[in-house]
Amino acid sequence: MTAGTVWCHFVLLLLLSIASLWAAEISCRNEDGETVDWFLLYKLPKHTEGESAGLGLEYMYMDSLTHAWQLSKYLVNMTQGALGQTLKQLYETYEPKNNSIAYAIYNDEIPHSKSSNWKKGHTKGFLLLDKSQGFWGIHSVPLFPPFLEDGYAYPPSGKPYGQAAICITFKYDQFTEIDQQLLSYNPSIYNCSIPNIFQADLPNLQKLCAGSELPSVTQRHLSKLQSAHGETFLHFAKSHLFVDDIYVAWIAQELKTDLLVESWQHSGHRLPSNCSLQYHVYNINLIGTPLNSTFYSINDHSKWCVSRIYEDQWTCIGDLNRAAEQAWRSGNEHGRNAAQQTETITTIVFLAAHQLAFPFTVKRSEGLEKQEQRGLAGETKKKTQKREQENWRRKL
Ligand SMILES: *[C@@H]1O[C@H](CO)[C@@H](O)[C@H](O)[C@H]1NC(C)=O
Ligand SMILES: *[C@@H]1O[C@H](CO)[C@@H](O)[C@H](O)[C@H]1NC(C)=O
Ligand SMILES: *[C@@H]1O[C@H](CO)[C@@H](O)[C@H](O)[C@H]1NC(C)=O
Ligand SMILES: *[C@@H]1O[C@H](CO)[C@@H](O)[C@H](O)[C@H]1NC(C)=O
Ligand SMILES: *[C@H]1O[C@@H](CO)[C@H](O)[C@@H](O)[C@@H]1NC(C)=O
Repeated sequence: MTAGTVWCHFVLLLLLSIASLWAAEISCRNEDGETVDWFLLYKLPKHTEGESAGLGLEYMYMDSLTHAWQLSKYLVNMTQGALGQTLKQLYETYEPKNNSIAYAIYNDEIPHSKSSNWKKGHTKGFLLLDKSQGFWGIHSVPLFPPFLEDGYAYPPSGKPYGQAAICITFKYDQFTEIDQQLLSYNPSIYNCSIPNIFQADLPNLQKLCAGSELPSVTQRHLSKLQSAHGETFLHFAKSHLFVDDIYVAWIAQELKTDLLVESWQHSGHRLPSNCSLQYHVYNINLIGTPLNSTFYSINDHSKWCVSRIYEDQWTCIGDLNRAAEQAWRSGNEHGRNAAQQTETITTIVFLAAHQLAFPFTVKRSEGLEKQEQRGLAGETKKKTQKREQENWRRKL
């Protein structure tokens, strides 16, 4: 072999190992299985207005590369879609067991389980990482994702209603911050592995995973997280000690913007739009998709918000509803009063929202105009109407 061919082989080997390293990188994945900084997924409800029922598995997809919503060519139960491609990395860790990988999946409604632990947070998500990087997903789907031994699937109960999910890729150092945030809302982790090499950086996750006693927490904590590609996200974590509507009492005032909020409003304790504080919060009533179909909030289980003024450019997505407390949580074994049982919640808010804004058009609850006009002193009715029409038409 000449020096030239040796060199050639060396370069080839180097390229091959770089390629395999690249492929092994734990990351959110797009619909082609490629690594992506973040993605959003909005599964459409089975019933949309004026159209025949779908399967309840179709979804809109957007990521840091496309920056635009597209109807996916896959169904959400298929492994080829972004959620399937991303979680594939998780299911692949089942066998063989890998002690350099940590993961946790949590949900207040656990697969195969009829009981819920009301002491845990009302929160749903998954994370997978090694000492280099990983991803964190937050979503609204009950009983999801399946246990590792069961492999990827989408629960039939998640079909009728709209659902949303976000996945963000983070470098390893951000997970110590995420570990702190998770402590605040005490997620119900049902499948996990936090090997000892992570103990120093993820102490809370390890305790949560082992089901051991946790240290006490603060009422709420706001954290600034940086995605792998350097986009900034704000994460609002509230513990059970913060007994208030997170959207009104915290997020809107913190972001200094009026918010339009979409959330599950079936509970008897649904909260009306609220203009009491400086920045107002309005419930969304009707949602228009980029496909020009519409659906009512009553058919949607997703939880997200956008700033009322488009230019403010805030979008949030999370796992909390605007409900004083969910009725079925009252009277639990501790006999605490209703106010103390307010849900534990997490919500992610995008800082760099210029690329992230939901291009879904939204219409607020009917009959709120009066309330809003009172809140908008000085603005004429005509102006309000005009702005309202623009709001409705504009692509959020
Ligand atoms: C997804 O759901 C559709 C409709 O119920 C079904 O026909 C299909 O077999 C499912 N695919 C997977 C991979 O489960
Ligand atoms: C275990 O995970 C590490 C880090 O992601 C990876 O480099 C390694 O190849 C994995 N080992 C096995 C046996 O899969
Ligand atoms: C609006 O929300 C704030 C904060 O939760 C609360 O103090 C106030 O009573 C609410 N106003 C109305 C009219 O419900
Ligand atoms: C939605 O409606 C707009 C305006 O009428 C039109 O330009 C656009 O092509 C429609 N989009 C789809 C996907 O039908
Ligand atoms: C889920 O995690 C895997 C690997 O971490 C374990 O092997 C399973 O036993 C576990 N499943 C349950 C039901 O705890």
